[in-house]
Formats: sequence, structure tokens, C-alpha cells
Amino acid sequence: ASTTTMADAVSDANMDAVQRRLMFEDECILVDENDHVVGHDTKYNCHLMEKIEAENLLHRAFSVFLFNSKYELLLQQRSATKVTFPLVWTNTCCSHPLYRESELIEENALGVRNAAQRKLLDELGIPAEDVPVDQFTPLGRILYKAPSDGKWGEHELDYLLFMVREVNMKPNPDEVAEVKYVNREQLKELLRKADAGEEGLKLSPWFRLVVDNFLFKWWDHLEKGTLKEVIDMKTIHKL
Ligand code: DMA
Ligand code: MN
Repeated sequence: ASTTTMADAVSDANMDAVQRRLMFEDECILVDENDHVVGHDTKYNCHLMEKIEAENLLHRAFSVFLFNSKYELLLQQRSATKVTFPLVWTNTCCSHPLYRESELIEENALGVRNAAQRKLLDELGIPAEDVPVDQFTPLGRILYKAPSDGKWGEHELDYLLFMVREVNMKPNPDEVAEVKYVNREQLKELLRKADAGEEGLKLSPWFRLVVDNFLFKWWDHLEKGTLKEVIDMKTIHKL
């Protein structure tokens, strides 16, 4: 049975107003381990660790990796007001396709690509015309679970999307504390610092999983123009 403690009530009351609104407005897509839609629930419920464990809630998500024309990867540091994983550094943009017609379209992951375009505008102020949905390359899907702190966490089936574009950008401070483009060497230096706990630098668990399993290989293929060779939208990698 689910219980609301005084501590929960206090932590909800302290939640940033913008983030709280999204917690109840955003209706996430629930899927099974084969990525078949089984229902929907609020973003709030989908990220409550207690509910995730009790009901084995799994929801659909996406992670965008946006590169500029020099093949540098855009990273963001999450804002201090994010409910899950505040102030961690991560890939360009992450969120959830919502339980609405335009974001449920499964053909070529179009629903997920529509959601990615929506959130690149919301989080980074990138105009939709700078990130056309047909320019995303869906590369694969991962399934992972990761606690944040205290009551919150992730249990997601995450679509990994690449894009190379020069974009205009105006980061939204409710979502993003900082942004920077990195090349491979700069990312490796960041990984080293995060591992050594230097400068309080933290990376998101999902970004770390993608880095450790796929990113550098895919980055090479991107630059060589052979990205198509590594697309695998059949497998769901359980990491
Ligand atoms: C959720 O990202 C998706 C992944 C892959 C972790 P998020 O917490 O940034 O979602 P939102 O931007 O909707 O708060
Ligand atoms: Mn999530």
C-alpha cells in the first residue's frame, strides 16, 4: 500500500513550482519490457521509486545527442530545481514522449522524434525549424533503472537519438544551468574528473551508460558517415 508521510508532504511542498506543474501535467507512456504500450501515468507517479518498485512501472523516454558541424557534442548541466538528478551533467536533452496521439506514433519512432523536437525548444530554446524531425537518427533503445536521491528515480525504456545540426539556442534556466560543446578528448577529461570526484562534477546515470556502451563507437561512425551501419532498433539493451 502506498503511504504519504509527513516527510513526503514537506518535500513536495518544497518542489519548484515549474517542475511540480510538469510532474502532474505530463502524462508518460507506460510500456512493458518489449516496449509495448500498456497504459499511462503522471510523470510524478512514474518517477516515485516506491511506485516503480511496487508496480514495476516502466515508462518510455528519449535521449538526444546533438552535434555541431565540427562533430562536437552538446552537453547540458541540469538546473538546480530539477526534481530528479539536479545539477548533473548529461547529454543534450532528455525527456519523455507523452500519452498523446502525436507522440505515440511508433513508425520510425516518429512519436519520440516529435517529443524530442518539443523538448529541444522547451529546454534549450532551439527553434523547431533548426531540428527537423526527419533529421534525427534513432540508433537504439536501452532499458535501465536508476535511483536519484530519496524518493525519486528513473525506470525507463530510452530511445537514443543522434542529430548533426548547427542550431540557435537560448537555454531555459528552469531546466538548464549550463551548456557546452565537447569533443572526444574534452568528454574523456570530464569523465575522468567525474570518476575522481573533482570539482563536484557529476554525470547522469543514463549518460554514463550510453558513454560506456555505445557513444565513442557511434561518434566514430557519425564522423565517417557510416552511422547507418550501427542502427539497431530491434534490440532493447538491458543495462
Ligand atoms: C527524462 O529526462 C529522460 C531521461 C532519458 C532521463 P528528464 O528528467 O530531463 O525529463 P524532463 O525534462 O521531462 O524533466
Ligand atoms: Mn523518466
